[in-house]
Amino acid sequence: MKSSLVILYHREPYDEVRENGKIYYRDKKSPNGIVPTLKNFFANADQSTWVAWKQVTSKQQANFEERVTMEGGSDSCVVRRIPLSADQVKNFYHITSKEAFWPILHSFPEHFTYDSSDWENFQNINRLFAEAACEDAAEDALIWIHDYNLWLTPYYIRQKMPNVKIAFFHHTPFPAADVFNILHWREAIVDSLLCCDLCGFHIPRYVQNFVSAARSCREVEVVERVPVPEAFTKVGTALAEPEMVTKLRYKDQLVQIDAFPVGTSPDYIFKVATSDSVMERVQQLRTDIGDNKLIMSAGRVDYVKGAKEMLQCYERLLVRRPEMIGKVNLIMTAVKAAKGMRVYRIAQQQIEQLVGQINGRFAKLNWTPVILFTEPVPYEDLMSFYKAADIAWICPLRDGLNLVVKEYIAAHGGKDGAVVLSEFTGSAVELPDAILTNPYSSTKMDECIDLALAMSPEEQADRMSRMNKAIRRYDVQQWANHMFREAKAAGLETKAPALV
Ligand code: GDG
Repeated sequence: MKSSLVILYHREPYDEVRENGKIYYRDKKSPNGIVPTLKNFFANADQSTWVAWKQVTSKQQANFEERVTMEGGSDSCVVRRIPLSADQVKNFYHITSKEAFWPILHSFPEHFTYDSSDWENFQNINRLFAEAACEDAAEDALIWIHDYNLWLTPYYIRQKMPNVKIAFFHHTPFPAADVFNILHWREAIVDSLLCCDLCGFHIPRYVQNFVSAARSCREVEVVERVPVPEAFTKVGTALAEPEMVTKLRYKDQLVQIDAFPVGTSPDYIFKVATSDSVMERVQQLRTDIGDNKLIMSAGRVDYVKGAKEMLQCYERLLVRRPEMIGKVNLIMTAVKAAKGMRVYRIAQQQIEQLVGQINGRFAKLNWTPVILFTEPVPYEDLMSFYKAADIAWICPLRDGLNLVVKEYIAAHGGKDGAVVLSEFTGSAVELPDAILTNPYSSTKMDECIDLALAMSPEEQADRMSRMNKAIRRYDVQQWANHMFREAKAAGLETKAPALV
Protein backbone atom coordinates (compact mmCIF):
# COMPACT_ATOMS: atom_id res chain seq x y z
CA MET A 1 0.00 0.00 0.00
CA LYS A 2 1.23 3.48 -0.86
CA SER A 3 1.68 6.16 1.79
CA SER A 4 -0.74 9.04 2.27
CA LEU A 5 1.90 11.01 4.19
CA VAL A 6 5.59 11.16 3.37
CA ILE A 7 7.91 13.18 5.62
CA LEU A 8 11.38 14.10 4.39
CA TYR A 9 13.64 15.19 7.21
CA HIS A 10 17.40 14.72 7.34
CA ARG A 11 17.29 13.20 10.85
CA GLU A 12 15.96 9.75 11.61
CA PRO A 13 13.06 9.77 14.08
CA TYR A 14 14.66 7.34 16.54
CA ASP A 15 17.88 6.44 18.35
CA GLU A 16 19.57 3.36 16.95
CA VAL A 17 20.51 1.15 19.89
CA ARG A 18 22.54 -2.06 19.69
CA GLU A 19 21.84 -4.61 22.45
CA ASN A 20 23.27 -8.13 22.50
CA GLY A 21 24.17 -7.86 18.83
CA LYS A 22 20.65 -6.81 17.82
CA ILE A 23 19.66 -3.33 16.63
CA TYR A 24 16.61 -1.58 18.07
CA TYR A 25 15.08 1.67 16.79
CA ARG A 26 13.93 3.39 19.96
CA ASP A 27 12.32 6.69 20.91
CA LYS A 28 14.90 9.46 21.11
CA LYS A 29 16.48 9.96 24.52
CA SER A 30 16.47 13.74 24.12
CA PRO A 31 12.84 14.58 23.36
CA ASN A 32 13.40 18.21 22.28
CA GLY A 33 12.86 19.76 18.88
CA ILE A 34 10.22 18.89 16.32
CA VAL A 35 10.86 15.16 15.91
CA PRO A 36 8.37 13.94 18.57
CA THR A 37 5.54 15.96 17.02
CA LEU A 38 6.31 14.97 13.46
CA LYS A 39 6.53 11.41 14.68
CA ASN A 40 3.01 11.70 16.10
CA PHE A 41 1.61 12.64 12.72
CA PHE A 42 3.71 9.99 11.08
CA ALA A 43 2.35 7.36 13.46
CA ASN A 44 -1.28 8.51 13.06
CA ALA A 45 -1.47 8.33 9.29
CA ASP A 46 -3.04 5.21 7.72
CA GLN A 47 0.18 4.55 5.93
CA SER A 48 3.25 6.75 6.11
CA THR A 49 6.89 6.94 5.18
CA TRP A 50 9.68 8.97 6.80
CA VAL A 51 12.70 9.47 4.55
CA ALA A 52 16.09 10.32 6.12
CA TRP A 53 19.72 9.72 5.29
CA LYS A 54 22.03 7.34 7.05
CA GLN A 55 25.79 7.31 6.84
CA VAL A 56 27.15 3.81 6.13
CA THR A 57 30.52 2.23 5.39
CA SER A 58 30.94 0.19 2.23
CA LYS A 59 30.89 -2.95 4.39
CA GLN A 60 27.56 -1.94 5.99
CA GLN A 61 26.15 -1.04 2.59
CA ALA A 62 26.19 -4.72 1.52
CA ASN A 63 23.36 -5.78 3.83
CA PHE A 64 21.89 -2.40 4.63
CA GLU A 65 18.25 -2.43 5.68
CA GLU A 66 16.69 0.40 3.75
CA ARG A 67 13.28 0.15 5.41
CA VAL A 68 12.88 -0.17 9.15
CA THR A 69 10.07 0.22 11.65
CA MET A 70 10.45 1.61 15.14
CA GLU A 71 10.28 -0.54 18.23
CA GLY A 72 6.59 -0.76 19.21
CA GLY A 73 5.58 1.04 16.01
CA SER A 74 3.19 -0.23 13.38
CA ASP A 75 4.31 -1.78 10.11
CA SER A 76 2.38 0.89 8.29
CA CYS A 77 4.88 3.56 9.42
CA VAL A 78 8.08 2.94 7.58
CA VAL A 79 11.38 4.76 7.98
CA ARG A 80 13.23 4.71 4.70
CA ARG A 81 16.92 5.37 5.01
CA ILE A 82 19.02 6.60 2.14
CA PRO A 83 22.48 5.11 2.61
CA LEU A 84 25.21 7.68 2.03
CA SER A 85 28.96 7.18 2.16
CA ALA A 86 31.10 9.32 4.45
CA ASP A 87 32.29 11.24 1.39
CA GLN A 88 28.76 11.94 0.21
CA VAL A 89 27.77 13.18 3.67
CA LYS A 90 30.87 15.34 3.88
CA ASN A 91 30.25 16.99 0.53
CA PHE A 92 26.48 17.26 0.84
CA TYR A 93 26.05 18.22 4.46
CA HIS A 94 29.35 19.38 5.94
CA ILE A 95 30.60 21.31 2.94
CA THR A 96 27.96 22.33 0.40
CA SER A 97 25.19 22.89 2.96
CA LYS A 98 27.30 24.34 5.75
CA GLU A 99 30.00 26.22 3.85
CA ALA A 100 27.94 27.57 0.98
CA PHE A 101 24.24 27.70 1.90
CA TRP A 102 24.37 28.22 5.67
CA PRO A 103 26.38 31.49 5.58
CA ILE A 104 24.11 32.91 2.89
CA LEU A 105 20.94 31.88 4.70
CA HIS A 106 22.23 33.61 7.83
CA SER A 107 23.45 36.72 5.96
CA PHE A 108 27.16 36.07 6.43
CA PRO A 109 28.37 36.34 2.83
CA GLU A 110 31.95 36.70 4.08
CA HIS A 111 31.83 33.06 5.23
CA PHE A 112 30.48 31.83 1.89
CA THR A 113 32.86 29.49 0.06
CA TYR A 114 31.95 28.56 -3.43
CA ASP A 115 34.98 26.58 -4.58
CA SER A 116 34.53 23.65 -2.24
CA SER A 117 30.82 23.19 -3.01
CA ASP A 118 29.73 20.10 -4.84
CA TRP A 119 26.49 21.05 -6.53
CA GLU A 120 26.32 17.83 -8.51
CA ASN A 121 26.47 15.73 -5.35
CA PHE A 122 23.83 18.00 -3.78
CA GLN A 123 21.58 17.47 -6.82
CA ASN A 124 22.12 13.71 -6.70
CA ILE A 125 21.25 13.39 -3.04
CA ASN A 126 18.17 15.57 -3.45
CA ARG A 127 17.19 13.33 -6.38
CA LEU A 128 17.59 10.23 -4.19
CA PHE A 129 15.25 11.74 -1.61
CA ALA A 130 12.73 12.58 -4.35
CA GLU A 131 12.90 9.08 -5.83
CA ALA A 132 12.39 7.47 -2.43
CA ALA A 133 9.41 9.76 -1.75
CA CYS A 134 7.83 9.06 -5.13
CA GLU A 135 8.24 5.32 -4.81
CA ASP A 136 6.25 5.33 -1.58
CA ALA A 137 3.76 8.17 -2.12
CA ALA A 138 0.16 7.55 -3.20
CA GLU A 139 -1.02 9.72 -6.12
CA ASP A 140 -2.87 12.02 -3.72
CA ALA A 141 -0.30 11.89 -0.91
CA LEU A 142 1.02 14.86 0.99
CA ILE A 143 4.81 15.04 0.90
CA TRP A 144 6.19 17.28 3.64
CA ILE A 145 9.82 18.31 3.08
CA HIS A 146 12.04 19.96 5.67
CA ASP A 147 14.73 22.51 5.17
CA TYR A 148 17.30 23.82 2.76
CA ASN A 149 19.30 20.56 2.59
CA LEU A 150 16.42 19.36 0.42
CA TRP A 151 15.92 22.55 -1.59
CA LEU A 152 15.85 20.74 -4.94
CA THR A 153 13.69 17.82 -3.92
CA PRO A 154 10.33 19.50 -4.75
CA TYR A 155 11.48 19.99 -8.34
CA TYR A 156 12.46 16.35 -8.81
CA ILE A 157 9.26 15.14 -7.17
CA ARG A 158 7.09 17.38 -9.32
CA GLN A 159 8.69 16.01 -12.48
CA LYS A 160 7.73 12.49 -11.51
CA MET A 161 4.41 13.17 -9.80
CA PRO A 162 2.67 16.24 -11.24
CA ASN A 163 -0.39 15.85 -9.00
CA VAL A 164 1.08 14.95 -5.66
CA LYS A 165 0.83 17.62 -2.95
CA ILE A 166 4.11 19.11 -1.80
CA ALA A 167 4.64 21.18 1.34
CA PHE A 168 8.03 22.57 2.32
CA PHE A 169 9.08 24.11 5.65
CA HIS A 170 12.15 26.30 5.88
CA HIS A 171 13.75 26.09 9.37
CA THR A 172 16.49 28.68 8.82
CA PRO A 173 16.05 32.36 8.01
CA PHE A 174 15.44 33.22 4.38
CA PRO A 175 17.80 36.13 3.65
CA ALA A 176 17.16 39.33 1.72
CA ALA A 177 17.19 38.84 -2.06
CA ASP A 178 20.49 40.64 -2.57
CA VAL A 179 22.20 38.19 -0.20
CA PHE A 180 20.33 35.09 -1.45
CA ASN A 181 21.24 35.97 -5.03
CA ILE A 182 24.93 35.50 -4.22
CA LEU A 183 24.16 31.80 -4.68
CA HIS A 184 24.64 31.38 -8.37
CA TRP A 185 22.40 28.28 -8.24
CA ARG A 186 19.59 30.61 -7.14
CA GLU A 187 17.36 29.97 -10.15
CA ALA A 188 17.33 26.21 -9.64
CA ILE A 189 16.51 26.72 -5.95
CA VAL A 190 13.71 29.18 -6.63
CA ASP A 191 12.30 27.01 -9.45
CA SER A 192 12.17 24.10 -7.06
CA LEU A 193 10.46 26.00 -4.24
CA LEU A 194 7.95 27.29 -6.77
CA CYS A 195 6.97 23.66 -7.45
CA CYS A 196 5.48 23.43 -3.94
CA ASP A 197 1.81 23.76 -3.11
CA LEU A 198 2.71 25.21 0.27
CA CYS A 199 5.91 26.86 1.41
CA GLY A 200 6.21 27.64 5.13
CA PHE A 201 8.64 29.92 6.99
CA HIS A 202 8.91 30.89 10.66
CA ILE A 203 8.05 34.58 10.33
CA PRO A 204 6.62 37.08 7.81
CA ARG A 205 10.04 38.67 7.10
CA TYR A 206 11.35 35.40 5.66
CA VAL A 207 8.21 35.08 3.53
CA GLN A 208 8.80 38.54 2.14
CA ASN A 209 12.47 37.83 1.52
CA PHE A 210 11.60 34.66 -0.36
CA VAL A 211 9.00 36.47 -2.44
CA SER A 212 11.44 39.17 -3.45
CA ALA A 213 14.12 36.58 -4.30
CA ALA A 214 11.59 34.65 -6.41
CA ARG A 215 10.48 37.84 -8.15
CA SER A 216 14.04 38.82 -8.93
CA CYS A 217 14.65 35.45 -10.63
CA ARG A 218 11.35 34.71 -12.33
CA GLU A 219 8.18 36.42 -13.52
CA VAL A 220 6.06 35.46 -10.59
CA GLU A 221 2.54 36.80 -10.07
CA VAL A 222 1.61 37.98 -6.58
CA VAL A 223 -1.93 36.69 -6.07
CA GLU A 224 -2.62 37.69 -2.48
CA ARG A 225 -1.06 39.95 0.18
CA VAL A 226 -2.44 40.34 3.73
CA PRO A 227 -1.61 42.16 6.98
CA VAL A 228 0.51 39.88 9.20
CA PRO A 229 -1.33 37.85 11.87
CA GLU A 230 -1.79 39.28 15.38
CA ALA A 231 0.83 36.94 16.84
CA PHE A 232 3.67 38.83 15.18
CA THR A 233 5.15 42.23 16.01
CA LYS A 234 4.36 44.49 13.08
CA VAL A 235 6.79 47.39 13.51
CA GLY A 236 9.65 48.53 15.72
CA THR A 237 11.96 45.50 15.84
CA ALA A 238 14.64 44.37 13.44
CA LEU A 239 12.61 41.55 11.84
CA ALA A 240 9.13 43.10 12.03
CA GLU A 241 7.05 43.17 8.87
CA PRO A 242 3.57 44.74 8.55
CA GLU A 243 2.19 42.62 5.71
CA MET A 244 3.07 39.57 3.70
CA VAL A 245 2.32 37.80 0.47
CA THR A 246 0.39 34.57 0.94
CA LYS A 247 -0.12 33.37 -2.63
CA LEU A 248 2.11 33.36 -5.68
CA ARG A 249 1.50 31.97 -9.12
CA TYR A 250 4.28 30.75 -11.36
CA LYS A 251 3.36 29.06 -14.64
CA ASP A 252 0.57 26.63 -13.66
CA GLN A 253 1.53 26.36 -10.01
CA LEU A 254 -0.27 28.27 -7.29
CA VAL A 255 2.06 28.46 -4.30
CA GLN A 256 0.57 29.13 -0.90
CA ILE A 257 3.12 30.85 1.36
CA ASP A 258 2.79 31.21 5.07
CA ALA A 259 4.52 32.16 8.33
CA PHE A 260 3.99 29.71 11.19
CA PRO A 261 6.86 29.46 13.67
CA VAL A 262 7.86 26.17 15.22
CA GLY A 263 7.08 25.83 18.91
CA THR A 264 7.89 23.63 21.87
CA SER A 265 5.76 21.35 24.04
CA PRO A 266 5.23 23.75 26.98
CA ASP A 267 3.24 21.36 29.18
CA TYR A 268 5.74 18.57 28.75
CA ILE A 269 8.70 20.86 29.44
CA PHE A 270 7.05 22.33 32.53
CA LYS A 271 6.25 18.85 33.79
CA VAL A 272 9.84 17.68 33.36
CA ALA A 273 11.28 20.92 34.73
CA THR A 274 9.19 20.63 37.90
CA SER A 275 9.60 16.87 38.36
CA ASP A 276 11.23 15.61 41.55
CA SER A 277 14.40 14.48 39.86
CA VAL A 278 14.94 17.81 38.08
CA MET A 279 14.01 19.83 41.18
CA GLU A 280 16.62 17.91 43.13
CA ARG A 281 19.25 19.02 40.62
CA VAL A 282 17.90 22.58 40.79
CA GLN A 283 18.20 22.58 44.60
CA GLN A 284 21.76 21.32 44.35
CA LEU A 285 22.69 23.97 41.81
CA ARG A 286 21.14 26.73 43.90
CA THR A 287 22.87 25.47 47.02
CA ASP A 288 26.19 25.47 45.16
CA ILE A 289 25.89 29.06 43.96
CA GLY A 290 24.08 30.57 46.96
CA ASP A 291 22.49 33.96 46.29
CA ASN A 292 24.39 34.51 43.07
CA LYS A 293 22.51 35.41 39.88
CA LEU A 294 22.54 32.49 37.49
CA ILE A 295 22.62 33.21 33.76
CA MET A 296 22.22 30.37 31.27
CA SER A 297 22.65 29.98 27.58
CA ALA A 298 22.28 26.88 25.38
CA GLY A 299 22.98 26.06 21.77
CA ARG A 300 25.34 24.57 19.25
CA VAL A 301 28.79 25.87 18.39
CA ASP A 302 28.06 28.09 15.42
CA TYR A 303 29.27 31.55 14.50
CA VAL A 304 25.65 32.60 13.90
CA LYS A 305 24.65 31.81 17.51
CA GLY A 306 26.52 34.77 19.04
CA ALA A 307 28.37 32.91 21.82
CA LYS A 308 31.48 35.00 21.23
CA GLU A 309 29.56 38.29 21.51
CA MET A 310 27.91 37.07 24.71
CA LEU A 311 31.17 36.02 26.33
CA GLN A 312 32.76 39.33 25.41
CA CYS A 313 29.81 41.12 27.00
CA TYR A 314 30.14 38.95 30.13
CA GLU A 315 33.82 39.85 30.41
CA ARG A 316 32.95 43.53 30.04
CA LEU A 317 30.33 43.11 32.78
CA LEU A 318 32.97 41.84 35.22
CA VAL A 319 35.25 44.74 34.29
CA ARG A 320 32.53 47.43 34.26
CA ARG A 321 30.93 46.27 37.50
CA PRO A 322 33.57 44.68 39.74
CA GLU A 323 30.91 44.26 42.45
CA MET A 324 29.53 41.43 40.25
CA ILE A 325 32.74 39.40 40.62
CA GLY A 326 31.82 36.33 42.65
CA LYS A 327 28.12 37.28 42.47
CA VAL A 328 27.09 35.94 39.09
CA ASN A 329 27.49 32.60 37.30
CA LEU A 330 27.18 31.78 33.62
CA ILE A 331 26.33 28.23 32.53
CA MET A 332 26.72 27.77 28.83
CA THR A 333 26.21 24.80 26.55
CA ALA A 334 27.91 25.18 23.19
CA VAL A 335 27.60 21.69 21.81
CA LYS A 336 30.46 21.03 19.45
CA ALA A 337 29.75 20.19 15.84
CA ALA A 338 30.12 16.72 14.31
CA LYS A 339 33.62 15.77 13.23
CA GLY A 340 34.48 17.07 9.81
CA MET A 341 32.55 20.33 10.07
CA ARG A 342 35.60 22.50 9.56
CA VAL A 343 33.41 25.57 9.25
CA TYR A 344 32.81 25.56 13.01
CA ARG A 345 36.39 24.99 14.14
CA ILE A 346 37.23 28.67 14.54
CA ALA A 347 33.95 29.38 16.34
CA GLN A 348 34.70 26.59 18.83
CA GLN A 349 38.27 27.78 19.38
CA GLN A 350 37.00 31.32 20.02
CA ILE A 351 34.47 30.12 22.59
CA GLU A 352 36.98 27.93 24.42
CA GLN A 353 39.62 30.62 24.33
CA LEU A 354 37.27 33.29 25.69
CA VAL A 355 35.97 31.03 28.46
CA GLY A 356 39.57 30.23 29.42
CA GLN A 357 40.46 33.91 29.36
CA ILE A 358 37.50 34.93 31.55
CA ASN A 359 37.99 32.11 34.04
CA GLY A 360 41.74 32.67 34.13
CA ARG A 361 41.27 36.37 34.74
CA PHE A 362 38.49 36.41 37.31
CA ALA A 363 38.09 32.97 38.96
CA LYS A 364 38.48 32.53 42.71
CA LEU A 365 39.08 29.25 44.50
CA ASN A 366 35.38 29.02 45.30
CA TRP A 367 33.96 30.68 42.18
CA THR A 368 34.20 29.91 38.45
CA PRO A 369 32.64 32.66 36.35
CA VAL A 370 31.74 30.48 33.33
CA ILE A 371 30.92 26.80 33.20
CA LEU A 372 31.06 25.57 29.62
CA PHE A 373 29.72 22.28 28.24
CA THR A 374 30.78 21.34 24.72
CA GLU A 375 29.31 17.83 24.88
CA PRO A 376 25.49 17.55 24.82
CA VAL A 377 24.09 17.84 28.32
CA PRO A 378 21.47 15.18 29.23
CA TYR A 379 17.94 16.48 28.75
CA GLU A 380 17.05 16.55 32.48
CA ASP A 381 20.24 18.47 33.28
CA LEU A 382 19.39 21.00 30.61
CA MET A 383 15.91 21.35 32.13
CA SER A 384 17.48 21.95 35.54
CA PHE A 385 19.64 24.74 34.07
CA TYR A 386 16.53 26.33 32.58
CA LYS A 387 14.60 26.06 35.83
CA ALA A 388 17.42 27.25 38.07
CA ALA A 389 18.53 30.18 35.92
CA ASP A 390 17.48 33.73 36.76
CA ILE A 391 18.25 34.85 33.24
CA ALA A 392 18.25 33.19 29.80
CA TRP A 393 20.77 34.94 27.56
CA ILE A 394 20.18 34.23 23.89
CA CYS A 395 21.97 36.48 21.43
CA PRO A 396 22.41 34.93 18.00
CA LEU A 397 23.60 37.27 15.27
CA ARG A 398 21.00 35.47 13.21
CA ASP A 399 18.72 32.51 13.96
CA GLY A 400 15.74 31.16 12.02
CA LEU A 401 13.70 30.97 15.20
CA ASN A 402 15.47 29.73 18.38
CA LEU A 403 13.73 27.12 20.45
CA VAL A 404 15.92 27.54 23.53
CA VAL A 405 14.16 30.77 24.48
CA LYS A 406 10.76 29.08 24.25
CA GLU A 407 11.98 26.13 26.32
CA TYR A 408 13.26 28.47 29.06
CA ILE A 409 9.93 30.31 29.20
CA ALA A 410 8.04 27.00 29.28
CA ALA A 411 10.22 25.68 32.13
CA HIS A 412 9.31 28.74 34.23
CA GLY A 413 5.57 28.39 33.58
CA GLY A 414 5.16 32.14 33.07
CA LYS A 415 6.06 33.05 36.65
CA ASP A 416 9.63 34.20 37.02
CA GLY A 417 12.89 34.63 35.18
CA ALA A 418 14.20 37.15 32.68
CA VAL A 419 14.98 36.76 29.00
CA VAL A 420 17.56 38.67 26.99
CA LEU A 421 16.92 37.85 23.35
CA SER A 422 18.54 38.96 20.13
CA GLU A 423 16.29 40.92 17.78
CA PHE A 424 17.77 38.86 14.94
CA THR A 425 16.09 35.61 15.99
CA GLY A 426 12.72 34.70 14.50
CA SER A 427 11.41 34.23 18.05
CA ALA A 428 11.91 37.93 18.82
CA VAL A 429 8.99 38.76 16.52
CA GLU A 430 6.72 36.63 18.73
CA LEU A 431 8.25 37.76 22.03
CA PRO A 432 8.29 41.55 22.29
CA ASP A 433 8.23 41.17 26.10
CA ALA A 434 11.76 39.81 26.17
CA ILE A 435 14.56 42.32 26.70
CA LEU A 436 15.41 42.63 23.03
CA THR A 437 19.09 43.13 22.37
CA ASN A 438 21.35 43.79 19.41
CA PRO A 439 24.42 41.53 19.41
CA TYR A 440 26.12 43.81 16.87
CA SER A 441 26.20 46.61 19.48
CA SER A 442 28.26 46.25 22.64
CA THR A 443 26.46 49.21 24.19
CA LYS A 444 23.06 47.60 23.68
CA MET A 445 24.36 44.22 24.89
CA ASP A 446 25.71 45.84 28.09
CA GLU A 447 22.49 47.76 28.71
CA CYS A 448 20.35 44.67 28.26
CA ILE A 449 22.26 42.37 30.59
CA ASP A 450 22.21 45.14 33.22
CA LEU A 451 18.43 45.43 32.81
CA ALA A 452 17.99 41.68 33.23
CA LEU A 453 20.18 41.55 36.33
CA ALA A 454 18.17 44.36 37.90
CA MET A 455 14.66 43.24 36.91
CA SER A 456 12.23 43.14 39.82
CA PRO A 457 10.20 39.96 40.54
CA GLU A 458 7.01 41.88 39.64
CA GLU A 459 8.32 42.90 36.24
CA GLN A 460 9.62 39.37 35.65
CA ALA A 461 6.21 37.89 36.40
CA ASP A 462 4.48 40.45 34.23
CA ARG A 463 6.68 39.89 31.20
CA MET A 464 6.94 36.12 31.65
CA SER A 465 3.20 35.61 31.87
CA ARG A 466 2.77 37.38 28.51
CA MET A 467 5.64 35.43 26.98
CA ASN A 468 4.18 32.21 28.30
CA LYS A 469 0.95 32.99 26.46
CA ALA A 470 2.91 33.72 23.31
CA ILE A 471 4.79 30.42 23.32
CA ARG A 472 1.53 28.58 23.88
CA ARG A 473 -0.08 30.26 20.89
CA TYR A 474 2.31 28.47 18.53
CA ASP A 475 3.36 25.35 20.37
CA VAL A 476 4.79 22.55 18.31
CA GLN A 477 1.41 20.86 17.98
CA GLN A 478 -0.16 24.07 16.67
CA TRP A 479 2.69 24.41 14.24
CA ALA A 480 2.10 20.99 12.73
CA ASN A 481 -1.70 21.43 12.87
CA HIS A 482 -1.31 24.73 11.06
CA MET A 483 0.53 22.99 8.26
CA PHE A 484 -2.12 20.32 7.87
CA ARG A 485 -4.92 22.93 8.13
CA GLU A 486 -3.32 25.07 5.43
CA ALA A 487 -2.80 21.99 3.33
CA LYS A 488 -6.49 21.17 3.68
CA ALA A 489 -7.59 24.74 2.90
CA ALA A 490 -5.42 24.72 -0.20
CA GLY A 491 -7.17 21.56 -1.36
CA LEU A 492 -4.21 19.42 -0.45
CA GLU A 493 -6.33 17.19 1.66
CA THR A 494 -5.23 13.62 1.58
CA LYS A 495 -5.75 10.73 3.91
CA ALA A 496 -3.06 12.40 5.99
CA PRO A 497 -3.64 12.14 9.74
CA ALA A 498 -6.45 13.84 11.60
CA LEU A 499 -5.55 16.84 13.71
CA VAL A 500 -4.39 15.73 17.12
C1 GDG B 1 17.20 25.03 13.41
C2 GDG B 1 17.31 26.57 13.25
C3 GDG B 1 15.19 26.81 14.54
C4 GDG B 1 20.92 22.63 23.03
N1 GDG B 1 21.94 22.25 23.82
C5 GDG B 1 21.59 21.03 24.32
C6 GDG B 1 20.33 20.68 23.82
N2 GDG B 1 19.96 21.68 23.02
C7 GDG B 1 18.69 21.68 22.29
C8 GDG B 1 17.77 22.77 22.78
C9 GDG B 1 16.88 23.02 21.54
C10 GDG B 1 17.79 22.63 20.39
O1 GDG B 1 18.91 21.93 20.92
C11 GDG B 1 18.34 23.84 19.64
O2 GDG B 1 17.28 24.55 19.12
P1 GDG B 1 17.48 25.81 18.13
O3 GDG B 1 16.13 26.37 17.84
O4 GDG B 1 18.49 26.72 18.71
O5 GDG B 1 17.95 25.04 16.86
P2 GDG B 1 18.94 24.68 15.70
O6 GDG B 1 19.58 23.39 16.05
O7 GDG B 1 19.85 25.77 15.30
O8 GDG B 1 17.84 24.42 14.51
C12 GDG B 1 16.64 27.27 14.41
C13 GDG B 1 15.09 25.29 14.59
O9 GDG B 1 15.77 24.70 13.48
C14 GDG B 1 13.63 24.80 14.57
O10 GDG B 1 13.00 25.15 13.37
O11 GDG B 1 14.67 27.34 15.75
O12 GDG B 1 16.67 28.66 14.18
O13 GDG B 1 18.69 26.96 13.15
O14 GDG B 1 15.77 22.16 21.54
O15 GDG B 1 17.09 22.32 23.89
N3 GDG B 1 19.68 19.54 24.16
C15 GDG B 1 20.31 18.69 25.04
N4 GDG B 1 21.55 18.97 25.54
C16 GDG B 1 22.22 20.11 25.21
O16 GDG B 1 23.35 20.33 25.67
N5 GDG B 1 19.68 17.58 25.43
